[in-house]
Amino acid sequence: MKPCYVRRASPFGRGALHVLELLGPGSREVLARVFTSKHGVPRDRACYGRFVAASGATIDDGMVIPRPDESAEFILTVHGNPLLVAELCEALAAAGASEAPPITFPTAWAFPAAGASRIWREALDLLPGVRTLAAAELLLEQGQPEEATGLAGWAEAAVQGSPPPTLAELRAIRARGPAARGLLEPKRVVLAGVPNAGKSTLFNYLLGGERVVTDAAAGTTRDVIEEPAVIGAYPILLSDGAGLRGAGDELEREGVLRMREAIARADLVVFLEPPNASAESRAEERRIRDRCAMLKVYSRSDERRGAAGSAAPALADGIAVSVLAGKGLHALEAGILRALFGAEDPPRGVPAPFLPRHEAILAAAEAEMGAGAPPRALAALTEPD
Ligand SMILES: Nc1nc2c(ncn2[C@@H]2O[C@H](COP(=O)(O)OP(=O)(O)OP(=O)(O)O)[C@@H](O)[C@H]2O)c(=O)[nH]1
Ligand SMILES: [Mg+2]
Repeated sequence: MKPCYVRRASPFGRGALHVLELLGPGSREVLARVFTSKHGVPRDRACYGRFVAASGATIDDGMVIPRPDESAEFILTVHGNPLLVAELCEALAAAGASEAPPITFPTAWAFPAAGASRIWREALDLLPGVRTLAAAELLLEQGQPEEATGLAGWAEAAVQGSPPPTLAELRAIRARGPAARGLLEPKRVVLAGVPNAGKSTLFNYLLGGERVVTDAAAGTTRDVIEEPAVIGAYPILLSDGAGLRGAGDELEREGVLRMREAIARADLVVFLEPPNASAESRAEERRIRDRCAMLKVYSRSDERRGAAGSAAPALADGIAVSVLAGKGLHALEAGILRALFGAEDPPRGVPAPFLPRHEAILAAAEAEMGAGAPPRALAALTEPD
């Protein structure tokens, strides 16, 4: 039999997919024993199919890409579960492939060594936990000592006096703290309103799937349900719960109690007012507005009619939203981000403190400059690891 080699081409670590390469003139023959698809072993285009063990049992589904370039005969992409990858390698070995040494990846590739600076270390430590690309970009930009647009690089230059920082600059950098931290620590946003305001429908929309039951019957949702969501570039902890009202059975009253607790913990309450809002809805809104950061939404706006029965009334103090008609949803997401962080877009290309430690140092530097002294405190942002 002609030789065939299998080589692991994904770096170590967790990943949704794993890539294997088949090399050598025996590759097609080996693959024919392991891969089944409508088109057999593909010749000129990528093909989806199943990988099977010598026993005939399915190992996984995946793709086979023939001759992607000069380096291999076939590329196999399978799911990243290491047990599946090991099983597939066994099946390939049983079919006649020998294992080639895995590709090695440079670990310090394009990154300064951890240990170069404390901010860089802080950024690298936070990196595995991020939930959005913007959060990863923030950490890489802010932490890189060479990057003058990030906090670490800016502090290096500021401490050397090239150029010396101004008070206005310090204040502007500090003001970006909440947005930078918001990328790393999700804020709690609660959808509130009377029963049937459309909370659960909006909750499902913002999560991008049918997570909770919605119904025309008032009092459908009882428990508080909290789910991680992403709005714009920001991770958010989003909660839905019981409609706020005094009436209802014991179970519903318990639900309302839990909802009030969730509201008390929220960073922002999105209050939904349905068309023809009751006095109870207005009273609940006042109560929340007095105690919490609140954004008002006129929900189910497709059902609204003005006095003449035609145009919808002007809604200056809130955002008109209809999930079913797909109206006002972008404005709502932008409104939530502005209410939480003062801006829709995360800091990019400018220094921003992403930890309370950085904010405390900047506050101290600002106090020094306010008193007419040089901002010596900034040196703490240039500490080595
Ligand atoms: N026309 C229209 N109907 C909507 C819209 N959003 C929700 N609804 C309907 O309003 C009803 C109540 O919606 P839900 O999302 O269950 O309301 P809720 O606020 O979660 O209600 P409770 O769980 O009972 O407090 C359902 O029949 C939804 O289909 C909308 O934008 N337009
Ligand atoms: Mg509901």
